[in-house]
Amino acid sequence: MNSKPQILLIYTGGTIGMKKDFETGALKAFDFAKLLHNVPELKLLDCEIATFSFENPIDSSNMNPEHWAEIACTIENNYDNFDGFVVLHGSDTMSYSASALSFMLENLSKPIIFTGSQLPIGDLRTDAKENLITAIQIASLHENGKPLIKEVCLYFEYKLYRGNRTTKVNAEHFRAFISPNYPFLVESGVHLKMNSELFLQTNEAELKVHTYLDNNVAIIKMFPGISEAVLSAILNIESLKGIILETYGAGNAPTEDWFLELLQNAVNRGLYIVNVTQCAIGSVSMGHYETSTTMKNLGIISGKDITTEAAVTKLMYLLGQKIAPSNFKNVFETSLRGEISL
Ligand code: ASN
Repeated sequence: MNSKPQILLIYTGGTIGMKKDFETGALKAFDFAKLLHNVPELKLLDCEIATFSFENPIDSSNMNPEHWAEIACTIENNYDNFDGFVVLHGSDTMSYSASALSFMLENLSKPIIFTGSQLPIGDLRTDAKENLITAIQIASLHENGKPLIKEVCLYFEYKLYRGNRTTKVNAEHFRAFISPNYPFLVESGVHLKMNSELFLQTNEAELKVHTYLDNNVAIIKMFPGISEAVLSAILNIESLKGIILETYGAGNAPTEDWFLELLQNAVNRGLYIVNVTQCAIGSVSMGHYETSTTMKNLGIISGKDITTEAAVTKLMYLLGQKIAPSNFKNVFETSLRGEISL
């Protein structure tokens, strides 16, 4: 590592990158090239910062796997020249992107910190400055010349989380994210309080970047009254390869014949079905109740305590990896990047 950590800031868009025109009150696109001038505090940080911007920054509602590939390639192309990466991203789909990137970047040995804000960086009461400054500080942390954090994380409102464990829960509060089934990794207060024992331990193997994701997937949220016609129509979409089925509680679903027959037929046709709970906290435990035992017997995959964001991006990633059907369930139920508790 050079004397000062080298950090690459990757700007994809989102509220953080907007600036208020104080005369008209309108929000306008932020001139990213002038970032260092707009946030002079960045000059006080003990690191060197370089910047890269999407040609057309986007609201994160427009995020898609091609953008994820662009972020992954930008990291790959700059991997040897930087010690850490901070990705500025809209908060709405940040958990999906952080999850996707965690799967796409195999054998990470450097920090990738996603952050953004609820208010634009130019706003008087903005949360953007703290998020940006601390995210860069955390990306610069090193010990014995090596980065301390070697995984994809999300920093928001004083907390650093494992990215693929997060979910956006609040459209209004600065504390917009939670990590329901895994504790935060770092807390920012007077000092940075590190829970280092929770950091992902990675091997020393070379970085592998996977840019192909297969998006022939769907998320189906169960609700009392879901009809056979609707479920059947979705499960019979010709190009569909996998679904995330958001079930109740510990992974429970109806035991009615029509429902189980639809699932059975779909599994027989080679569709992968992942059982994820719609509860924010807790885990799928198939076989715990009678209402999940049949699903277990059908060969449905258990998402355990994975978030829906991590489940759907993991499904896209694994479908893109051409895993043998006989091994798919096993691989999905394994923790690849710390996204599932064992
Ligand atoms: N709509 C914005 C986005 O996700 C929300 C934000 O960044 N706070 O791009």
